[in-house]
Amino acid sequence: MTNCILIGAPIDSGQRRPGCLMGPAAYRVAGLARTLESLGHAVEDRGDLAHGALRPADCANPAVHSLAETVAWTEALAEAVRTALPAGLPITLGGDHSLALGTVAGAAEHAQEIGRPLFLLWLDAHSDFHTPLSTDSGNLHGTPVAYIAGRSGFDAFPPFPAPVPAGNICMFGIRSVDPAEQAALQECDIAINDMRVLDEQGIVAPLRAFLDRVKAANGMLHVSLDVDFLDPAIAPAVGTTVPGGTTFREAHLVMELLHESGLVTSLDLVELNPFLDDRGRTARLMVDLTASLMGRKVFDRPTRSFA
Ligand code: 6HN
Ligand code: MN
Ligand code: MN
Ligand code: MN
Repeated sequence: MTNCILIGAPIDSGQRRPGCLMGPAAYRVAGLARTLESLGHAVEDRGDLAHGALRPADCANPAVHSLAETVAWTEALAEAVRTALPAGLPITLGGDHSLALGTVAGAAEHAQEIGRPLFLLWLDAHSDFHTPLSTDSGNLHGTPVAYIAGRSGFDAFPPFPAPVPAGNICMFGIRSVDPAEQAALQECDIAINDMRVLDEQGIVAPLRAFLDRVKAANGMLHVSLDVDFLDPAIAPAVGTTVPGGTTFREAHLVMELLHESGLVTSLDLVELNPFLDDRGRTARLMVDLTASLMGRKVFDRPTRSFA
């Protein structure tokens, strides 16, 4: 039994298309809390977070927008996750992916306090490895991994508490990387399991290899799940669809392996735009994936019988 702590993050300052604000409400309507309770977990819904007062913030890149608001969200979310972690498993309901600037900062601070290394599993079509200086779109939802890895260019933000070593970061589902991100990723050891890797090797072997490393290091594991990790045919409710995403079974398999590992310590559900959904199917799929991550099975076979 896990104490699941729901944190609503109605943030949409990290991109330009309205609608992500409704994400937390859509997860509640889709039955996230009762689904987790039906699996035997305790659920504490802390409601929707608000950010504090905005301070002036500027950036040399004129494309960047909503910087002050995104900084204020980052501070509020870091505090919310840092204070939730000692009490259970924070599940942050987005909101666009800029929320991970804050959630992972909060997890990193907690990990540092208790002396454990933090690992990051990034499930996304995009690498989100821009800095505020390198982004062309100016959309800060394309930057969290760079902040988490300790890249420079984030002067307007609080210093990242304990940057996550590149070797502790692993991405799956990648199929859209901008040239500036490509160049920066070339210089570091982040494991990029792009769709080509999944086509050739399947999702299980590279994921087990990563989870084995987390386990060996007694690491904490933050999972950030972007709706566009999934193929748009099964998950249309996102502003940044990219064809060729993961299938229904691949996505559930990731979640089932994560459950079996017992390693996940915090989770983000991001980029859901309910205004773009087809009768709630994407919201329901995200709830079902969370259920798989928290132990839902169709058949209770002995653990690792496939290994
Ligand atoms: N996401 N690389 C593009 C940009 O605008 O920087 C897309 C970012 C997508 C962000 O996946 O959360
Ligand atoms: Mn993303
Ligand atoms: Mn994405
Ligand atoms: Mn870009």
